[in-house]
Amino acid sequence: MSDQTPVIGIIMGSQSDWETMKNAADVLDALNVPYETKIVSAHRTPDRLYDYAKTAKSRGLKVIIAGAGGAAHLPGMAAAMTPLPVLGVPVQSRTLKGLDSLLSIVQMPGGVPVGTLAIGSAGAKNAGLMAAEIMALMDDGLATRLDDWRAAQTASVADEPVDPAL
Ligand code: RP5
Repeated sequence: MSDQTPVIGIIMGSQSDWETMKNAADVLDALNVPYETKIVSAHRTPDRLYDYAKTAKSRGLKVIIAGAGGAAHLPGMAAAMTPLPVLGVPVQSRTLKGLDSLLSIVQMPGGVPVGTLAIGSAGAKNAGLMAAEIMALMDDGLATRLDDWRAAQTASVADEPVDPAL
């Protein structure tokens, strides 16, 4: 993690979400975008959520990435208490495989948006990329790093499939 002042807040409902949410952190590391990570549960630590969301903008954050599973109220509650854009990541739950998380996060009533990504690690990775894309609107250096990241991804795709090693 960078020692620059964080501009992205990655929050999650539980330690158990970190394996998923680390994918957002990894891509921000790769793009040299400073971020912070916190466990903030809508259900277990509601006062911590209130304090986090209410102070996020004044502390210099620009985008919040919020991941949670099950009855996943964290992204919506955070969005209700901050003017910053909130990207929601549905964490794959054990019982319903994350469909519960997805529906909890995506179906916000009109007036309080949460930009909802895919279930699980792909969603977390894309949340990191989308947060970087938002920041790149105001940062030409980051825009260039994103272009390079995309070009490297394209270059890494083989023309033809190969048999996996036996
Ligand atoms: C949610 O409950 C968390 O976001 C997590 O995805 C889920 C399960 O949490 P643990 O019981 O593993 O702490 O609040």
